[in-house]
Amino acid sequence: MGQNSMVVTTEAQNISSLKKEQVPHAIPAPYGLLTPGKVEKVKQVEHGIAIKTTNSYVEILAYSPTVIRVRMDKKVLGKDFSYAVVEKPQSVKTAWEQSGDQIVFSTDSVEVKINKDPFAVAFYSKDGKLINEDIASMGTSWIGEQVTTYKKLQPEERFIGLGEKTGNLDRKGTGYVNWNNDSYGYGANEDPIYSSIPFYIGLHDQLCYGIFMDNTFKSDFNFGASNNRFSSFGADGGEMNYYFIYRKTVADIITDYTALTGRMALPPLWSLGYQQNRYSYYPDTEVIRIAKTLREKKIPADGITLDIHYMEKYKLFTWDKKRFPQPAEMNKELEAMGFKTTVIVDPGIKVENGYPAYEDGTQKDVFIKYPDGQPFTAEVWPGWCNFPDFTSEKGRDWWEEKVKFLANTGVDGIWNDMNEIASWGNKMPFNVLFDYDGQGATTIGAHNVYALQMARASYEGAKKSFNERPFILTRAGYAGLQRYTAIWTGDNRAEDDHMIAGVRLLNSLGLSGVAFTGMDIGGFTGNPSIPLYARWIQIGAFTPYFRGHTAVNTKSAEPWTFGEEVTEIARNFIGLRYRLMPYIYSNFYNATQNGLPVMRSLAIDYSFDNKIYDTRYQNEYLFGPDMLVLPFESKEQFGEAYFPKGIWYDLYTGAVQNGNEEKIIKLAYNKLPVYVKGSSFIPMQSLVQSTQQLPKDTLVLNIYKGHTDNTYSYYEDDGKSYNYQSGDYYQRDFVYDPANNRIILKKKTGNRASLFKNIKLVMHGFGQQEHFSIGGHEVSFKKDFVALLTPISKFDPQGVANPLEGEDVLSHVIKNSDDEIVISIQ
Ligand code: NBV
Repeated sequence: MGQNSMVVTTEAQNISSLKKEQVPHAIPAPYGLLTPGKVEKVKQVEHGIAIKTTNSYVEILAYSPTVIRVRMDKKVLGKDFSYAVVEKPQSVKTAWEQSGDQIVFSTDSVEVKINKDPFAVAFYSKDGKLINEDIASMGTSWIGEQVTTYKKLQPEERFIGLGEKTGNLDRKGTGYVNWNNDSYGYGANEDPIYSSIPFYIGLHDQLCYGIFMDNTFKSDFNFGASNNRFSSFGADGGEMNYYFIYRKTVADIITDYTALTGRMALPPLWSLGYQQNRYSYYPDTEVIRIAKTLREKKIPADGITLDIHYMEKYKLFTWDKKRFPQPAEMNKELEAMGFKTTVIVDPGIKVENGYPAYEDGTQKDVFIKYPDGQPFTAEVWPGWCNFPDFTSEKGRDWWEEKVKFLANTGVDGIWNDMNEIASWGNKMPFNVLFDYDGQGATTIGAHNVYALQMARASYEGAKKSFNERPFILTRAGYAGLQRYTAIWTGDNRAEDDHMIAGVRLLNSLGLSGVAFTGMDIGGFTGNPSIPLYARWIQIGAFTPYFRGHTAVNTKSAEPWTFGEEVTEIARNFIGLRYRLMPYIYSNFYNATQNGLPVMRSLAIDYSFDNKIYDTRYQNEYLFGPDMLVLPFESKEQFGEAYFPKGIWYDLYTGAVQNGNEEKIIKLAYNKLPVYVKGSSFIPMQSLVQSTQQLPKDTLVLNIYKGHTDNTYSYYEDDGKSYNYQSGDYYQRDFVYDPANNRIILKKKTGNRASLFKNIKLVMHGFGQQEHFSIGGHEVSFKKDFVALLTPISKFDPQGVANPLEGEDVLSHVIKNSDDEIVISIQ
């Protein structure tokens, strides 16, 4: 208990808003609705207090000064177990006191005021501001096994996040269900789709908070849909178990949430390059043809992904002997061309005597079963299948062993598909039993975590048997999935609104702790129009996981199949992504440290700017901390843009754009609008065709003039091994210090030497009137011209000529010393 202190006062403190509600204690029996009733007992427990009310058992626990956990059940609270939460409560200073009508439990940051009769919870800041409160008459209540907590809607309250959910950035007025679902060709507003992350952020009155309900049953979130009183969250079973996070900024809430549920492991560098996919490339000669064509056409790429046809009749852990007679050799050949191979795996193991995975799995008893002991059998690609119990250690160990098969044939990445579980009929029976790591659960409790546990087994298996850091991708998941895997948004459609809805899905995932996300570029179902593909590949270059994919019955959708102009556009933008790789890799590294996403909704940095929630502007996002991307449908010739506060520079021309401004901008088919924030650093490198190719030895450090303080954490390592964990990395902070007219490249940390012997300082927004000195010596920067895109050979559809566009800058090359480098501006 150490630091906990107990203070008992008799002085009544008042919870005015709770008192206003007239509350009936007992709801008449026929309704079958149970409310907690009133507080009967309270006692101190480790990290918090335990309360017994008329009808419930409660615990309020401090995990940190800013994270408070609320657990409630109709029965005595059970064993504490979570697939999502990896953090243990810290030892923090807490205090509690009670008066006649309330209990106050507090940390250094939050005050939890608990109304005694009826039991209801409200959260306040230490300076007395109401952050979030139960509707006292509803509180947390049960209808049968279903449990729901009702929170009073605050004036102008907004809600963001909730993971992979369609709809607007501000979710006010809508409701959602969490039940992982195979959603082939889903509608741009469909719900639920593949994954469940029951975590959202609420904002009102310059205050923000996060609520993570850690409950794996089917859950329901209502943000003021069909009612004007409350937001609510609840589940079909299990405890009410939520974490309340109070921080001053949305970014800090995400950092707290990812401390609780874990952060992404550093992915291999190659997985940040372009990945070429289709359902499916086969035989091996076709795979090699695709790889060669990418190289011949000078479209940079790092990965080829093999879909279900690589397997022998879709049977897991096999290669089709005719189509891929020598998979290890093929993978070596790809490797020699600078490509890594990712293969798909589905959870279904074909029921077939003589098939080793089936026989071995049956013998080791790893498949999920009905209560009568018969394995659950459902039909998927290979026919009737059994499914490993990934919620058991035995099941995961078995899978981890099987993954060696992929390692042995030179595979570098594992793509987990169909893990909702999807099967023909799309109706998993509720009475299937899962181990749930010794707790035991039926489908209704285990369904939403099955995919998370499959990704975990793939990740752990790959970590053990692959030589280098593995890349793992999943379709479905649950809170915490970022610890094991990247996620993509499944079977989207080749339609404009889907492309934009996809941007919002990725932004929402980012708000919900998942940094490594992607969508099928070009759309999975259907055939994109030429302008749609052109726009999508440009947007894709500014998303974390960048892969082109298309369904089995569609036209070819490689970048060169849309004509010469689009090939040039794709080459331009994929090339730009490769030149930005030092920036992108640093952003990924930073995400592993602070949990902030690589693709950021403007709600992270401009949370209380109402404009960013305007449906005209809600799709805008930052790629990394400093690049503002404006995604518009391909049909539009003009776009309505909003520039949040600060100063912005057109990425291609350097034209200055003031913040706090709405503007109609002219769109061009060959150029995605992207702007760079003032005071920022954008490290770039020379063009390479694959991340396996070494860039030239000069880092191009773009510095944008600004008026705000900024620190950017730059990072390098070998991009593939775990040696960075024992110090083999190169990290240095770049500091923009406008008050002292200085830019400082701080001393490096880590034992590694930089890949770059020189740094080319490229100054944007600075003029001839400015003089620079480095380390106290005046240096003359020379006039330079930067062109990020090469002009495409034809004219754009509007008939507007497309000359070489670029920016006049000042540049100067310095030696990359490991010591601090100070650039003063006079
Ligand atoms: O394995 C085939 C597809 C795959 O290409 C797609 O990306 C997944 O989302 N998979 C679904 C199976 C069903 C497709 C209809």
